[in-house]
Amino acid sequence: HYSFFPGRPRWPSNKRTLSYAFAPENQLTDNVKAVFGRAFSRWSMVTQLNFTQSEFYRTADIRIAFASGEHGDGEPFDGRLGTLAHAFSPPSGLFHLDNDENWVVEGSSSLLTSMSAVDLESVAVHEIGHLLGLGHSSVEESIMFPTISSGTRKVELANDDIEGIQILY
Ligand code: TQI
Ligand code: ZN
Ligand code: ZN
Repeated sequence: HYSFFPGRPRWPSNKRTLSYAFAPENQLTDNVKAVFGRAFSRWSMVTQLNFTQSEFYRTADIRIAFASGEHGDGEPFDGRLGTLAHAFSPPSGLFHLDNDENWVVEGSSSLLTSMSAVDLESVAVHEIGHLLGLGHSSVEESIMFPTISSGTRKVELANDDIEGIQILY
């Protein structure tokens, strides 16, 4: 079953459109940015929320950055595998991904596969759930279930994810 963070934080109801921006120093390719666009759209399809990309990282509601090791929020990344990414509950909007992961982007021409490959879109859909206020779920099929098998792609919201987010928004 879905869960919420303590105190059930959520984005304010008068704020239907949330902006997101990428840390300029990451210089992400359009392919990578498109992965996040697809991940946001999965949540906007089942809520009245909209997500729009902004060029202004400092003022965006949701700020997406790839970083390695200690990166300024007291929750350092740990190199390959282990912690892959983290996102904070509303209204923080901080979404960090471990730059040391072997990120795999569907639709890129890379044929790279390995034991340590992590599907970027699967992690993005999960972390956006946290950014919107969902905690972990006990339903194994759900996006918000706290573990995923290596090399697995899980990007479709389960009924449990949809019920949870529709209670919140
Ligand atoms: N990062 C954890 C996560 O996002 C961070 C975390 C641990 C956390 N406990 C939490 C976040 C409690 C909010 C509330 O769950 S992770 C997965 C999954 C991670 C794990 O790097 O371990 C995904 C990130 F579910 F596959 F295991 C994304 Cl999809
Ligand atoms: Zn961080
Ligand atoms: Zn999680």
